[in-house]
Amino acid sequence: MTRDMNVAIIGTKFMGKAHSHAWKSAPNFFDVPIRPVLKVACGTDESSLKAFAERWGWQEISTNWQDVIAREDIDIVDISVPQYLHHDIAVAAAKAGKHIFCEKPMAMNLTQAQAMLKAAQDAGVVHYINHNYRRVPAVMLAKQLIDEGKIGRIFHWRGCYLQSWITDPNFPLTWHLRKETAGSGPHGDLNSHSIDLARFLVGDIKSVVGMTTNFIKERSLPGAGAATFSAGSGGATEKGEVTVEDAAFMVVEFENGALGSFEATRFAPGRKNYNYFEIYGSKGSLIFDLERMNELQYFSEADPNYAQGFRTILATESVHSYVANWWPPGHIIGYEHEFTHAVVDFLKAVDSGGVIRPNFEDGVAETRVLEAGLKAAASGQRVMVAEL
Ligand code: SOE
Repeated sequence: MTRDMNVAIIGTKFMGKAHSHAWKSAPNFFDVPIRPVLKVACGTDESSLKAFAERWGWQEISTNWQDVIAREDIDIVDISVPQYLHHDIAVAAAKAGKHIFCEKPMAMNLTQAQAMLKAAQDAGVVHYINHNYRRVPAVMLAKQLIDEGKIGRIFHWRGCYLQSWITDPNFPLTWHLRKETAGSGPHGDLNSHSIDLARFLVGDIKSVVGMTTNFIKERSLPGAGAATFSAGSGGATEKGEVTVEDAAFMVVEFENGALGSFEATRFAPGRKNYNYFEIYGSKGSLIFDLERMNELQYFSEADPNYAQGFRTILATESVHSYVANWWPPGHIIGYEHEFTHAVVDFLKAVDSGGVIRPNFEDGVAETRVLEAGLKAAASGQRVMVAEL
């Protein structure tokens, strides 16, 4: 018997759009034990909020997240605002007994992340950090092959997440480029995704060395409503300081002895959303490229020596995770689909009183690695993750 639960979303920009699509599509394509009701959309600007609610079918709007969380009729809080707001909203939502679906990166620092985890655990609510890429069918296939021992002992992780949306010096000083609102730049924004995938596929990280840099140190202040992911108006003449890194690289040792590398930058022209990894093991290797997200490249030492090579598997068969609920083989899926997969698994966890991963425990572990990376970059020294 499917029961209804009321969802409140806080944040109505890019992630608000992706999450709204997921809340709406989940019951259309999957048998979910809970039917999410799009109850309240919470934002700052009433006119755009009304348009957002009408487009996506949110029943009500609010410009006060505290009021929304205080409502008895709200069961689930979806946090889709910038990370500087995650801690306060998540702790309040947990204390109000709401289940929490929170965007990444989890928090501005480890202290905040630990407080969020404690609040959620104390309240006994379901808590999830939206590292959506775990739920790409081709990534789930990589996990399956690793768990089946198909690539054996893992030697290396090579991950990079390359974008190019601020290469233009006219891109304005948006919230993403200020420490007080973003915490960090591509390190928290993009390495967080790569660290989660590495933890999911390879294991926990033991130590880190790192480097960060800036290529453009000041930018024009944004005009009213400056676009977030396209070159800015460039109209404003007043400039402000970029106070987060433009690129962050790490080299790490995993607890299981594997060595890995992470590259995160927003200065890689030609790379739009190039979340990419290679994993090399004693029996085989795997390569995933988000810009070709339905494919997984697999090399197996078990193949006869005259027929060895990376093969490209199209992970669109009904045997691949989640695919049977979408389309016939080869009809591929896109960026938005794994958000739906996360909502489906979140609703199942809420219904069963179970756990969805990655959750706030994973978020704390990931934040510890992120902070180790920044500490290593600042000190020029290798940092043991457990020391944080
Ligand atoms: C911008 O870098 C961004 O929107 C990230 O914040 C998202 O997490 C990623 O999925 C796409 O790029």
